[in-house]
Amino acid sequence: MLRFDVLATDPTSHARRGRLTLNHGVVETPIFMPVGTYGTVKGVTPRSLHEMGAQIILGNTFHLWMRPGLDVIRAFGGLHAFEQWHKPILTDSGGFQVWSLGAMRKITEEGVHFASPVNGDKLFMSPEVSIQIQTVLGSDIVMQLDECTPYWQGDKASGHVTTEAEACASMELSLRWARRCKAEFERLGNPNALFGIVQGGMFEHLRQASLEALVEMDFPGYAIGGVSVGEPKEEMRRIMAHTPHRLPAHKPRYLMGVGTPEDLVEGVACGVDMFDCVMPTRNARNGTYFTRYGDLKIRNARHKTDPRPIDPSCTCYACAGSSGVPWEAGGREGFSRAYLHHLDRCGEMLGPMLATIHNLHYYLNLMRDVRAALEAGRFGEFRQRFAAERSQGV
Ligand code: PRF
Ligand code: ZN
Repeated sequence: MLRFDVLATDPTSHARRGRLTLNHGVVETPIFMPVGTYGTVKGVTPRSLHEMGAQIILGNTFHLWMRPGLDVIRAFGGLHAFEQWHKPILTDSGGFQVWSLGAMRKITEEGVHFASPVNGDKLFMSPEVSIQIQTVLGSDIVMQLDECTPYWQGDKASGHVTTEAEACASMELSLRWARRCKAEFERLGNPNALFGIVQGGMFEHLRQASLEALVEMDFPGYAIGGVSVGEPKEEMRRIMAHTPHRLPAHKPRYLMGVGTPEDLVEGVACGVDMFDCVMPTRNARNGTYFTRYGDLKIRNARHKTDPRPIDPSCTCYACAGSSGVPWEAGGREGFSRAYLHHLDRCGEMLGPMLATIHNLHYYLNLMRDVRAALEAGRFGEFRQRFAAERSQGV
């Protein structure tokens, strides 16, 4: 099931405050969804995710199909029980992951043929197979199998930017797969919600054609795919400004695989309700901390003796310790930059763990602030202050 209520709208942009009700619980939007590819958000426990206010996390059909395989997950009654996360889960269909295999795969009308990156077995993922897998996983939100149209055909070195004809053919294939996914989802009597994915490359009229055809098929929610696939930032922002607000107002909109904190706030202004990105978790593992005043690289020697926490205004466990009282409010728990720098230099695993806690807290809290601003009718102001603070520097 899926129910979506728009609770407030912003008069200065396409932003809205919403509430998504799914089989495993309620999700307040706009929302950021931490990425848990292999059935784990890398480096953090489900309890910790719960404590930092995560409402829904991602999983990946493709990876979970490879390992541990469907028989194991089926025996546990689904992904929620297996990974011990009892709130909503969204699973990506495998479209993007298969695409990332590059030369290892062959895409046909029927589906995707590829060699397993784990053991080399010949495998086949069709729209029907993707839906069958996601039905066993028991995801609250199931994504259609799509072909994620790249910005560069081959690689960047090829110099071949996807042409209009290529983007059109790819988009139309995704539409045919959307129809097959919907038919399989209904045939299986899946009780959750299936989202269609808008494609069309960097061409606005193809995006329009894609969204119209998907809306005609009547999905309970829609995603915008094929952005953040190697294109220049201005192109990403152009598509982000084009598509979301053209989708039905009473259905949730999900921008796949985006992005920086700035992209999230601007995405909300464009009418996006849901985001996911590996950035807070991946960058945590290479020592980058996101903060309200900009990004901080803990490896930098200037942090070697600095007693301050990463962000004196942050209430996360890394910055404020168990008390949760931030430094700027007089709290004196929390880990110093000097200590986090030391962990990084020694390659200690607590470093990435604390960075992941802080970064996810930052992303989740940013969305909490966005929701509060929308409720208070102050999103326009919020957006300006956010941009000014982020460029200030830590
Ligand atoms: N399709 C799917 N998953 C995705 C994408 C897509 O286009 C993207 C693009 N940024 C990220 N994840 N199925
Ligand atoms: Zn913090």
